[in-house]
Amino acid sequence: MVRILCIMMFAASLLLPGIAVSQDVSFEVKAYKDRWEPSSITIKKGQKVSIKFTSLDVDHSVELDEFGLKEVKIPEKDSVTLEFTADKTGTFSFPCVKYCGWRHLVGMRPRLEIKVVE
Ligand SMILES: [Cu+2]
Repeated sequence: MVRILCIMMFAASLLLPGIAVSQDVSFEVKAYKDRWEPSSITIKKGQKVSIKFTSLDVDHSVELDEFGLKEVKIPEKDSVTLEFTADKTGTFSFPCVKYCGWRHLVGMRPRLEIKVVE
């Protein structure tokens, strides 16, 4: 049944190219003291986005202020999932906002870049 619905939606998107079928997308980002993996994701404007951050070492924290999400802690060796709708295009860079190591002191904080395209 789900497969039939998907095929119908796909067919509708071909017949009605002006109507975009917005799909939800989800990502998993692993947070380490020296990097976040992946460090860059690309999404389409209008998509509902879910990002599961998992810390593999110490506490981290992320703030997606461009998308209305204030500081959210990523607890040590635990996960947190953030959800938002990509309502604007552009390239946004979100560094770790909780001190997690010396890289904070020298402008090399781990970060996630989010590219939102049309
Ligand atoms: Cu940090």
